[in-house]
Amino acid sequence: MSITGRNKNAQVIEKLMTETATKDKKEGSVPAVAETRSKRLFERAKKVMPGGVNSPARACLSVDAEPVFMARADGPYLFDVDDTEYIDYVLSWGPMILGHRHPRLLEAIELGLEHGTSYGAPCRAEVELAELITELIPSIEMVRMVNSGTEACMSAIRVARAFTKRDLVIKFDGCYHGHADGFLVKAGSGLATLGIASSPGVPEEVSKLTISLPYNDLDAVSKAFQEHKDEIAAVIVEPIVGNSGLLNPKEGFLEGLRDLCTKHKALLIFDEVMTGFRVAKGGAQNLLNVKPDLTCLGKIIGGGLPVGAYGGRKDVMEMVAPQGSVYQAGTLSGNPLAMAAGLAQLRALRSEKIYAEMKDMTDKLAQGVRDAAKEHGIKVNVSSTCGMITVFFTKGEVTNFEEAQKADTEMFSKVWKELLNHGIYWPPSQFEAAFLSTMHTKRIIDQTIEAFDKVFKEVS
Ligand code: HOZ
Repeated sequence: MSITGRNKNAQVIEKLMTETATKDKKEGSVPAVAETRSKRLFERAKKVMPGGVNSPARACLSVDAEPVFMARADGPYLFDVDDTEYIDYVLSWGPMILGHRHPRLLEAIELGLEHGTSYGAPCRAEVELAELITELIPSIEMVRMVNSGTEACMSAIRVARAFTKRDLVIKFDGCYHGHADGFLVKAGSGLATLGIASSPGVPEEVSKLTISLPYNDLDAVSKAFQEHKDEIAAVIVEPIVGNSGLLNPKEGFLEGLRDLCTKHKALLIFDEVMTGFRVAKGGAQNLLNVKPDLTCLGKIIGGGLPVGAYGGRKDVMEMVAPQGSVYQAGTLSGNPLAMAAGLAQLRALRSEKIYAEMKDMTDKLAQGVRDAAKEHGIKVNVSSTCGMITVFFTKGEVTNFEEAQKADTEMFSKVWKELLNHGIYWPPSQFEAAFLSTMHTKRIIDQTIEAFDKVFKEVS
């Protein structure tokens, strides 16, 4: 981005910060230390937004804290409205893999803005992004852009049901595939965080079409296929789970799902909203060498702008309207601005060799946290993969949601609050994964391990 562009940005941010400060002043005196701008914003937010937030996971309820309102971000850092700096391990829940305000993204967005933000008509960038996705994830032969991971997953299920002419869907306890009705059965992420087993408002008739089974339990899947012969349309799974905290698949689990789906003529759907382009260039399917029939992608392919996509086998995707009759649509789908940002991010990921380094940094952080915990007698099980990590406060094995739920969430809550005081913005739930970016350099990781060490000493 040009220097003038950057200055312009800084001016806009400055203006926004001043407006917030002016508003604070109008409401009374300048906030005292305990009554921060963030706290004031939260008070205002609660009056006009349910729970004061636009998505439950960020509300910090399970860590017995109030949400922190952010004002800006840069590289590995977030800055709140009180101008406190944090090392960011939420990274917009994954997509900011190149860190915040990466120059290639800023440049693409700035250029995109000059061409307009939405046409409701086809554009070049969506074709180029689709070509790039199909190149980098070979199981995706055709793709449909949508606006979120939720949309991607619910649309993938619709097309799977149409293709197989069956209604039942198998998912796994603690996996989260967005908030469409059928997925809100024993789901992870915000539901696990708030202890909501299933959501009111979802008709029982709809829930009955979802079979939720323990992750990593192939026998349970096999039994379900026997019990519901010729009724199962699809198995949808986060190949590496991020929404129960990070869970890695046991050897043979994903291969077993592939075999069972092929044998019973059901579709295998990988929800790679978190893992796509993160754990490896071609996602978890590339890392673990298992080919799904359909894949769901999320915000990472929009560089953090609201984008999702679903795609896969050509014979399945050809059923989507207008080529086929499975209806799914969206005015903002494939909008030029989000496509430009996504293209810039995926092009950077294609050309830069980031994954080996990111895996090293994740391993270093995981080991550092384990060592610090051992030093201060804190029980942890640290689970990780390239660019994703969870510190479970348990000594036990964590291979599924039931085991994850045995973690000491009170200890998590104490540690989370202290980490925040030490400048670390960690996901505010035991049941969410933390994310790294290319900006999380050795220095940042060392700083984080040091913070964990201090915090463990304080809470032990
Ligand atoms: N469902 C997201 C994480 N799994 C969190 C969404 C948010 O609160 O921003």
